[in-house]
Amino acid sequence: MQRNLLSEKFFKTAQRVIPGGVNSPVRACKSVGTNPIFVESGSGSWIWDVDGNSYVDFVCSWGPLILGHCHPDVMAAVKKEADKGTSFGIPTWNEVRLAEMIVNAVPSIEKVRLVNSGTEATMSAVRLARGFTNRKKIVKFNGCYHGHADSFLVKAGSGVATLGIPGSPGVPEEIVQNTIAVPFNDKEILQQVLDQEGDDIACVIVEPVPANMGVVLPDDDFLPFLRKVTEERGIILIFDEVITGFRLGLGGAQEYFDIMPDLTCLGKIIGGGLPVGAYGGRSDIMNYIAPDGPVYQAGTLSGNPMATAAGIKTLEILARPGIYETLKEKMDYLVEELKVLAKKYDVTCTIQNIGSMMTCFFGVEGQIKNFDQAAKSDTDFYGKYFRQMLKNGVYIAPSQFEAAFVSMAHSWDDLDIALEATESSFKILA
Ligand code: KE4
Repeated sequence: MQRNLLSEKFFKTAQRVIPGGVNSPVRACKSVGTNPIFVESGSGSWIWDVDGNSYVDFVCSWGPLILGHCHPDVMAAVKKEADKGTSFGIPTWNEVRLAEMIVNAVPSIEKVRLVNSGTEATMSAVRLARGFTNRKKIVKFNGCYHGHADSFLVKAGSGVATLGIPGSPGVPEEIVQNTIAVPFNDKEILQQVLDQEGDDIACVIVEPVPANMGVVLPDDDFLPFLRKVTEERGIILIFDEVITGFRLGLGGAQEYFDIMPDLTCLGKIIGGGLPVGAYGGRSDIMNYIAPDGPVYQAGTLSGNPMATAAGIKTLEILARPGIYETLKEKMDYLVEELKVLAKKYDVTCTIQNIGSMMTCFFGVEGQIKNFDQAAKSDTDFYGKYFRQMLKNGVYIAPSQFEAAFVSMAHSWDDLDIALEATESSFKILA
């Protein structure tokens, strides 16, 4: 493995002109104790850095690249669209086609609005829920991440409901005083909050399978409970499926668990690697959005023809038979073999997975059901593991509290490369 001389040089320059040298904090690799590589290119399941080092990529751009890097059909679709123009700010057929595909695939979505990111999707869905219900308060779950809109940036409580503590400077208390944060998978605390505040709560927003505290699975009765108690009180249930949408299947988590939210937020995969977000759901709610309704939301590049071309082609390919079964088979193999290695080298960890996404929580045993439990992970060990894997040509998430993904491009050999890299890492670290 060559040294990352050019990456280091680029990072120094980047830090002079970009805050932290990155355009999204997690990319700075601070929590794993190293400087970031700079990528030159990707193909299939592999990426190359600017120093010519190659890596099997299990981040997949944080989820969008379920088909792998530079899928030929996706690239061809984008290039064909580019030859016709990059943006018009005038309706194009592509955005209607992508909207139709989403409506046809996602059970609860009757109408959908395309935006440019997951943050825009969740921010708009919450505004819509507040406008539709004429209520102010929102409920979110500790450890769930819905993008960086002010309403979501609240301090995570520890095992209790917390109200309105800004999670970042610049977020005024007046904004977050209407945000209630409760523990995931805790029906009692949620019930208490709804009993006390239910009439003032516009929506509950949840990652049906949280992946931003690492992958955490809902208790069997948790999502049905969530649906029941919100329906009883006229509270809008928002599924943030920016990660799980088209990841767990064409119908996402709501199809997987057979729970119908009122609104759904999407992103990542529906753009095939280009910037697309979306929010959609019941027509009676979506008709409240401008220009038909009074709730305002807009975007210069929303429904961009090149981005929607990438999304359309991606969803077309995902609709082919057997895709999700193959993705799951590959992730299940990786997880089972990782468990064997952890046992062989006596590495304490819990691995949680669903479909083609997983997280290995180091330093903890037993099921991780919420953020408090996830936070007990050994992030120092994770950092060492990350650095060893990088040396061994495997790129995993530069944070313990993220998911690893396999794509259709990951071969069985790629998975064995990751397992061999893990074994050599455990030999050193355990
Ligand atoms: P974006 O604004 O980053 O497109 O989406 C925000 C978002 C919303 N909802 C969920 C469930 C999400 O996971 C995200 C963004 N995911 C993170 C990684 N887990 C993006 C990586 C980053 O912030 O750089």
